[in-house]
Amino acid sequence: MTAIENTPPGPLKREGRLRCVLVSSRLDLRHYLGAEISNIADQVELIDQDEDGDPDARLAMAWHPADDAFSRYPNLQAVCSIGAGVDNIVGCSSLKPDTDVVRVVDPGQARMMSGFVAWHVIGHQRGFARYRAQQRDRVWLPRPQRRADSVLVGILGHGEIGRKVVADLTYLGFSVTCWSRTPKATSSTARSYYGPAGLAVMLNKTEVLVNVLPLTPETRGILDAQVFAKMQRGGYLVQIGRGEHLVEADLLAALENGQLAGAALDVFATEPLPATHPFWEHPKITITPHDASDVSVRAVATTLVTTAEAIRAGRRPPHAIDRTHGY
Ligand code: NDP
Ligand code: OXD
Repeated sequence: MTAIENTPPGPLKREGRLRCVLVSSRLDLRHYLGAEISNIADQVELIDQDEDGDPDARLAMAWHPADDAFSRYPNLQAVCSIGAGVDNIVGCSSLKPDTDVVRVVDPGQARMMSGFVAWHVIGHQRGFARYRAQQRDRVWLPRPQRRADSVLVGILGHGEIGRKVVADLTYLGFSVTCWSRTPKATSSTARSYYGPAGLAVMLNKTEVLVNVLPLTPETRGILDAQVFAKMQRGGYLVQIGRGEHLVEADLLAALENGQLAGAALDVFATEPLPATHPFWEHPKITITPHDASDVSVRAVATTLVTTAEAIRAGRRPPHAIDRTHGY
């Protein structure tokens, strides 16, 4: 029995509730929402996807929907993601072009992402891999120290998460540049580049490249041999966007020939990463299991509620993505 069924209906508050279909091929979304269900029960009635569908459903919450998942819900006005990324939803062929897709914006998640990036950037700057090896061999050998401002970190993506990464790395004293699709004002501390031409210029000086782009047709495969070749030799990759951004063979070659000194990978084209994948045992690769940061379930529940309110009021939901650009 779910919390929503346990809660006695408050007729006045509940009469305008929107039905929200839970659509996922990977997760039990009702279980995922857990205790938050009682906080949203006045606004939305959760229903499970089924064979019959529901022509009246106007709202859905989705994560990795099956390709035909939306065909049984022809009147959806909005589909909410349970993450910042929406690529697994916009890529679904049964999603109508005019359905709003809503992402989660969670400042707490951006902070966690930024901490994750700082961990790896500092790890590269201070040579933590060498100290780990020294400890294993019981070697006491202080190393020359590099100042943060001697490390140029380029951030791909200057959105909700990229902005926080830029601000925090700047605060830590790193030299920071960032790249986006559209022009941004260059601040006194972080130089901003945009578009393909801007990327080439930015990479020229980049030692650590952090990818926090959304996955779109334009960004798929962006982390390739050409990009690595433009970076400073002995550079480092922090990959927290989506696995499909990376051309895996090009990364392995860049690590092999020394163009890159190492890579921290959090996201992969196939997740979970297959046990036989060469990344697992690579001495220059650090792997985390798509764990850089999760959104809070509270932020997901709030997104559902604000989206339901917007649908009822005939407005576009806050944080609806631009379907033309796919993010
Ligand atoms: P936003 O949509 O807020 O920002 C996206 C940024 O990428 C914007 O600056 C945008 O440019 C830029 N961008 C998009 N397309 C291009 C392009 N073709 N060329 C150059 N720049 C481009 O996204 P978030 O910052 O919230 O999140 C980014 C991604 O991070 C998510 O989509 C997800 O894939 C990933 N992520 C991974 C997590 C993990 O645990 N590993 C957790 C959370 C998110 P502009 O500003 O001009 O629009
Ligand atoms: C997200 C993610 O998109 O967890 O939020 O990857």
